[in-house]
Amino acid sequence: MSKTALITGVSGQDGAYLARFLLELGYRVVGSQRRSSSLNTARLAYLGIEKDVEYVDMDLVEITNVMRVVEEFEPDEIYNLAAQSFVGLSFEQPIYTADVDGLGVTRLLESIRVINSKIKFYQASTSEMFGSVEQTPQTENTPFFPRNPYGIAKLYAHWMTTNYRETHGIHACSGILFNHESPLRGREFVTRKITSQLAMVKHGHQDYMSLGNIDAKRDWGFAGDYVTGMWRMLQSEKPGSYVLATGEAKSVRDFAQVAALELGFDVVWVGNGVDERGVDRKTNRTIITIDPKYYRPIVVESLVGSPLKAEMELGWTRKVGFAELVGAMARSDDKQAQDRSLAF
Ligand code: NAP
Ligand code: G4F
Repeated sequence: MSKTALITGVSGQDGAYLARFLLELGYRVVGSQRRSSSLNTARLAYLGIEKDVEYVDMDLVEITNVMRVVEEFEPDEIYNLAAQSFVGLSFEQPIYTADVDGLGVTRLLESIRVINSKIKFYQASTSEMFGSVEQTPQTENTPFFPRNPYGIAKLYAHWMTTNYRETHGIHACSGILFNHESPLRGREFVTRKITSQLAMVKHGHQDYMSLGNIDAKRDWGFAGDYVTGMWRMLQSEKPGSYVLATGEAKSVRDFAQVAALELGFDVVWVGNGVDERGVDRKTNRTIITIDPKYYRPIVVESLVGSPLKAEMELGWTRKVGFAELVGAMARSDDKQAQDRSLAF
């Protein structure tokens, strides 16, 4: 008999890729969404699986709602991907972020404990928990030092996941995932912001784009590779915490340079600090400026993870490299800017 998976946050980037992966494996996939005026299925439609997923309304802030859904659909596995996932916004909405990203996870874990403690649970933890890093590369044993309300809420959820595993014997795993991107990434995140806005510049829909801290470094992988690791965690005999990462750090500046090249610009950087600009060598046009409004109140300068444990214990490997990832995102946004078809 096929297994049932409940994916919270199915409308997001990872939700879409995970739903496709599980459907290919023969799962019945139930996707929960918080209710807004309309169903947000654009990413699932892009992957051609919109009609293959069963949808249910579920908001992580409402415990009775969470319990009824878990009771009704009897999932074998729950993948908790729902979150207020934007670090920048967490400074403005710290309490909401704590409610959804922190307490929301306890609501799910309590539902599992009360309804059926055999349900396997995946928690979408994050490299933001390392924050002001105490060791490089970061591993499952690196001390945590989060530097924003998002990372702090996620750290609470990580420890609750660990605690329910140890206290109640629930097969609960915490995936400590470093940044992962794709053409389905939200446009407010820096990678997609760069590829979508530089494509708009290329097609004459805007003159230039603005960024914040371009020297920040992140470990960027492909979301499609990372969802397979989530599944592997729940299939392993022993539950635990696993880092998924590429092991390579690149700066926002590097990402912009490679994306620009893919879109036909040859960027040279001139000036310093807020006056720095990315100029297209061929036309001498400024296509990237710095705008301090995109600076964060406190910075996480550099994150880079070691995926060794996941590689050794789960047999997980990532397939897509940095240049290939940036190229795919830039080409997808080039096409969307050309057609002005902005689906998501
Ligand atoms: P995303 O695209 O922002 O998707 C987040 C999802 O959560 C959306 O479907 C959103 O629904 C849903 N959501 C937000 N608030 C909710 C609430 N109160 N109740 C129910 N659903 C709610 O994020 P993603 O990039 O796919 O990431 C998936 C998960 O992994 C998140 O938990 C994120 O924090 C974590 N993570 C991501 C990365 C990364 O680099 N992508 C790295 C580490 C960890 P709407 O469609 O209604 O907004
Ligand atoms: O793309 P970002 O907004 O992602 P961030 O903050 O690293 O968070 C993402 O990855 C986490 C995993 O480490 C996830 F848990 C989280 O849910 C999310 O998916 O910013 C990346 C870097 C930051 O240092 C930021 O300061 O880019 C820098 N940046 C520079 N200019 C900018 C901009 N970020 C954004 N969003 N917009 C800018 O204009």
